Amino acid sequence: MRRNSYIANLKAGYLFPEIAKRRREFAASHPEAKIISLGVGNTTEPVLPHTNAGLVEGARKLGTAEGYSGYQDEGLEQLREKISSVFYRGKFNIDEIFISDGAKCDIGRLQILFGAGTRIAVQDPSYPVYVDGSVLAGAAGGFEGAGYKGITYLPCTAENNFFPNLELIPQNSLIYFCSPNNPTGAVSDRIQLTSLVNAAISKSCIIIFDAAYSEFIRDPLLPKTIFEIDKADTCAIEVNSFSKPAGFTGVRLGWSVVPKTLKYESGESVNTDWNRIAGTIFNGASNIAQAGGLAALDVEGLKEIRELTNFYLGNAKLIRDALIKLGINCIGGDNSPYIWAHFSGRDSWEIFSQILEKCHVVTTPGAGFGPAGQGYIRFSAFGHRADVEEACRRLEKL
Ligand code: PL4
Repeated sequence: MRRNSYIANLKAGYLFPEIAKRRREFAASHPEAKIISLGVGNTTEPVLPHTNAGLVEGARKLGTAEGYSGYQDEGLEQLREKISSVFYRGKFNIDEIFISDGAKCDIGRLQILFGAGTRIAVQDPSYPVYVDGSVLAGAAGGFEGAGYKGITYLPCTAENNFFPNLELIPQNSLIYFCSPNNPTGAVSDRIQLTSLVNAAISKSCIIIFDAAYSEFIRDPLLPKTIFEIDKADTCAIEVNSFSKPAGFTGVRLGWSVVPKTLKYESGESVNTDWNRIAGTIFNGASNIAQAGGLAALDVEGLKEIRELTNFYLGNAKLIRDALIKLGINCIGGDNSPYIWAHFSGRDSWEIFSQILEKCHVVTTPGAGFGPAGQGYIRFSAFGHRADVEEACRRLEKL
């Protein structure tokens, strides 16, 4: 069999396994080191009691004749209704909300809507799945210079306040946009998102808006969903997740909103196609996970989401304060769980190694998120409090 040439186009291994590999190598050569990870954004705290009771009850029901359920392809109606009311003020019907096994999985699958050769525009830096997933789907060509052919990188730097120049977006592109942003921690305001939506409409683009960190937003003026913006339902799909707000990184539950008002340039419905794709290659999220998700969205569950996200935001504040005390410029961490620290003129992987060697702390090198991440390090606020405090103390060795 011939190898898929799109796979051959991928330049390097996926970022997070590469970091895990470097951590393993360091641990093997320094067995005495007590390594702390502020690298991958993986939740560390237990699922809180009310939400956990929802998971347990979901599992219990499977063992009863009256509570048993099998395939649940489209997702529990009740959960889709709840998502619409909690996150979108009831704006969407349940057939516009698709329950998934997580945002990353949907980001990968959504590419099938558009196929090979699609023009891609992406914030630079960004969550690597947007670019790597596009390469795998044949939307991009091989690596050339600092990026892939067919992908327009939209630099988000201190100079533009981490919001890209929208004029760079080519006509008819699929735009990946994430706010609160991974990795920069920047959150786009209403004016910025309005200009994004207007640019998408005027250039016949579709936005895949990743709102995986929306529950970390504390500033009431910042939009938590692209659908707070007028006409976004004619140009955007939103993906979101229970992973970070409910501690479901291992449970696996997310959703996508594909409005019925979203059309291709030919006038056909994107929602109809997504329904067809999901029905064909996806068999639904675990019914136990969905029972947990339902519990996470009732009154008690929403309090727990607040408590858990507050905890990680507390970690973020500790990390940011420690970096500022050391005179390191950084942003993020106030409405997001990531802190983006600038080490001007330095190479990201070299700083990554230095922090690992001197402090025994794992971080993520900014260059792993795209060319504009060079010179930056991402600190993740997902960790036990004592570990984060210890990591902050160790950073003084830098
Ligand atoms: C490591 C912007 C983390 N193995 O859990 P999901 O699939 O619902 O959501 C994944 C996701 C989606 N959108 C954004 C994200 O940042 C994430 C998770 N990112 C990180 O450290 O950047 C975990 C990465 C994991 C992975 O590859 O996703």
